[in-house]
Amino acid sequence: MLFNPALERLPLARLRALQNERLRAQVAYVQARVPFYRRRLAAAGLGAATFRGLEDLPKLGFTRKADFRDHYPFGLFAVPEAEVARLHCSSGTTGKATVVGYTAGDLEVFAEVVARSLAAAGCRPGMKLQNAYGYGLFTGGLGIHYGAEKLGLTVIPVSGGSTDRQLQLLQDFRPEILCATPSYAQVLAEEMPRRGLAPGAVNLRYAVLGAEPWSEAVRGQVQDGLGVRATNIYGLSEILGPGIAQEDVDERGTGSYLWEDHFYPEIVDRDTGEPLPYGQPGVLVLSTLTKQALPILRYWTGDITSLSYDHSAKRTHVKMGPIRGRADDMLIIRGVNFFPTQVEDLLGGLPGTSPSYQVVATRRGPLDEVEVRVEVAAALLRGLGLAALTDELVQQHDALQRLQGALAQKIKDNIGLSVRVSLRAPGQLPRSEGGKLSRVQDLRTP
Ligand code: ADP
Ligand code: K
Repeated sequence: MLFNPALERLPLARLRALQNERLRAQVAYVQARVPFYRRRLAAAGLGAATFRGLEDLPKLGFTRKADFRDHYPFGLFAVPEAEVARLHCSSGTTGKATVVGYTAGDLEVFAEVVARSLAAAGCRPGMKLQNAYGYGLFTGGLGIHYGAEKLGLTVIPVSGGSTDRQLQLLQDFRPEILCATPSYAQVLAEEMPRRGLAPGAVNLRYAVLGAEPWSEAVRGQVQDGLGVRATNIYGLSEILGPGIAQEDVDERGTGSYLWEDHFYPEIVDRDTGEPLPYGQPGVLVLSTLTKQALPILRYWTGDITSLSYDHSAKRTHVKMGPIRGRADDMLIIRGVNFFPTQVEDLLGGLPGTSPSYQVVATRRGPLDEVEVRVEVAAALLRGLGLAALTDELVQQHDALQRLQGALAQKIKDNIGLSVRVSLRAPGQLPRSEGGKLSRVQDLRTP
C-alpha cells in the first residue's frame, strides 16, 4: 500500500521540477527570514533572483551541527516564536547543541512522511502499533506517534525501556507492529525465549527499526525472534526526525526510499566536500524543501551512505543504502547520539579529574556499553599516597569512589547515558604521538 501514490510515484522528471520549484522558494524564504542564510547566500554571490535551482545548490557551504550550537536556541528559526507549534532537541546532546522547531504546517508534513513510511513498512489502517521509541524531547516517539495516527493505526505509546511491560502489552494488546531501535528489538527478541514465549505468543507482523546503524544479521535475529518482517526507518532532528527515508517491506535489503519531494539529498566526498555521483559512498547532505520553522540548506549529516535509483521499484524516489558509519566522531549508543567531547566538557567542571580521557564502546549481547576512562588529577592521587591506580585501589578509597560515582551521574544527567567510569593514574591513558589523538575506541561491529 502506498499512502500517497500520486507523490510517491511521481515520474522522475516531474519530481525534479517540483524539487527545483520548491528549492527556489525555500532559498527566497531563508534569504528574507534567516540572517545566517542571508549571509551564506551573499557569500556565494547568490540570491533569490539569481538562484536557478538544484544546479546552484553545491555553491552553498554546508550547514553543520556547530551552526545550530552557535545560534542556540532559536537563531536559525525562520518564524516568530509564537508560530512555533513544538520544540524538540536532538538526542544525546547536552540540550545546548541542537534545538529544532516546527510550525503546525511542519508537523503536518512530519506526520505525512511518517505515515508514508509506516505504510511502506507494511502497516495498514486498523492495525495496532506499539511505539517503543522514547517520548519526550527526542523526535522519535512523538514523530512516529502522529504519523501512525495519520495512517489510521491504533498507537500504544509505551516509550522506550521497561521490557516487562513491553512484553506484557505485546501479549495482551496484540499489536501487529513494533517501532523500536534495532538494539532494543534484539533485546525483546532474546527475552521472549528466556521467558518461555514462542514467537506465536505475540501477534507482531512488522518491526520498524531506526535511530542507529544495524546490519542484515540483526535483521535476521529480530525477524526470527519476533516473527516479523523488519524494515529500516531513517531520520535526524535537524532536518525533521524519523521518516526521512524508509525501506519497503517487499524490497528489504535494496535501500530505503528517501522522500525527495520534501528533502533533497546529495552525497559528497567526506574529505573534499565535492558532490559524488549516484552509487558512490560518501557523506549524506540534506536540504529541506518545504520546512517553515527551521528550513535547512545542505546539512552535513555525517552519515556515510550512497544513493541510487531502482527503476523496478514501487516508487520513483531515490533509495539510500544502509548507513555504513559516520564521518565525525559521534557515536550512537543505544540510539542516543553521543559526542565524546561532551565528556571533556563535563570533566572541566569536576575537581579531581584531569582532561585526559578515553571512551571505549563495546557490545555485550545486543546492547552497547560505554566505558569512560579518566585520569585522576595528580594532586588528588598524591594526597592519597598512591602512584598507580587499579580498580581494586579505587574500591578502597572513598574519595575515588565518590569521584567515579559523581562523573557517572554527571554523564547520566547531561547526556542521558549510563556508562561505566574507570579512574586511571596520570599518564596511564594514551597520548598523541604528534598527530590527532583519537580518544574514542569503537570496538563494536555492527
Ligand atoms: P533520530 O531520532 O533519528 O535518532 P537524531 O537526530 O537523534 O534522530 O539522530 C540522528 C542520527 O541517528 C542520524 O544522523 C544517524 O547517524 C542516526 N540514525 C538515525 N536513523 C538511522 C538508521 N536507520 N540507520 C543508521 N543510523 C541512523
Ligand atoms: K540517533
